[in-house]
Amino acid sequence: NDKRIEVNLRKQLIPIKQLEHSILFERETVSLAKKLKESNTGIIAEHKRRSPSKQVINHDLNVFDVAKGYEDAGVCGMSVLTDGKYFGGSLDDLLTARASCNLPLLRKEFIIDPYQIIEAKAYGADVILLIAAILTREEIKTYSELAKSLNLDVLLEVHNQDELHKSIMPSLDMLGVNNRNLKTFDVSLDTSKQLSDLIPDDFVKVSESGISNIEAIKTLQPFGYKGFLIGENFMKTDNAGLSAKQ
Ligand code: IGP
Repeated sequence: NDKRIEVNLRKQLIPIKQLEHSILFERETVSLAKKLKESNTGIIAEHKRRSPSKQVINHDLNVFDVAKGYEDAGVCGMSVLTDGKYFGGSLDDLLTARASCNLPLLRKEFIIDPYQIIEAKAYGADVILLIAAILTREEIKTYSELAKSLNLDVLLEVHNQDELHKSIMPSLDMLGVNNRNLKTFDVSLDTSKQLSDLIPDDFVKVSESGISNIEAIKTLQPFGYKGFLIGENFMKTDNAGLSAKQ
C-alpha cells in the first residue's frame, strides 16, 4: 500500500510521546455528533482547495477566514482536508482552522495508520474520518476504539451496502454516505436515499458530497439525515462563509 509507506516515510515525524504532550492534545474536544442531533440544518462545511474530480476549486481563500466565516454562518462543524497529494491540504490548515474558530473540526484524511489519529488530536481535531472502502473491519474497530479513547468522534464513510454491513459497530458515532463514487466520481443523492434504511438509528446519519442547495437538504431530511457535508459549493465562491449562510 503506497499510502502506508508514505505515512511511515513522511519527514520529521513527531514521536507519538511528544504529540501526546502537546497543548492541543489536552484540549477538551467538542462532539460534532451531538451538535448535529440538536440542529435542524446540520451543515458540516469543508475547506477544500482542489480535488481529483474538479482539479482547482479555489486557491485564493485562506483557511483562517474560511473557518471564521463558517462559524459566523452558524454551521455545526467544519471539515479540513489535510491530504496534500490529492486535495492540496495540510496539517497546517487544520492548526489554522483551530486557531480561528471553536467549531468541532473533522480531520479529512485517508487514515490508514493509528499515528494519524494521535496526530489529528494534537493538531486540534475533534472528529476523524474512517473510510470503509480502504479499511478492513478489524482496522475500523481498532482505529475507532482508539479515537473514542481520545474523546474524538468517529465518522465512518460508506458508499454501498457491503461497506455498510462490514462496518457497523458501537464505536462509531456518525455514518456518512458518500454520494460520490470515488472510482468514477459520479455523484448521485440516490446513494444516500437508498442506504438510509440500512443504517441503524443509534448512528447520526450524514450525507456527503454533491449537495448544492437547500432543496437537496430538504429532500434528504425525511430519509433521516441529520448532517450534510458540503465542500465545493461553498469553496467555489469568493466568500465561502457567506455562501454557507444562505
Ligand atoms: C464534500 P462536495 O461535493 O460538497 O465538495 O463534497 C465532501 O463530501 C468530499 O470532499 C469527500 C471527501 C471524502 C474527500 C467526501 N468523502 C473522502 C476526500 C476523502
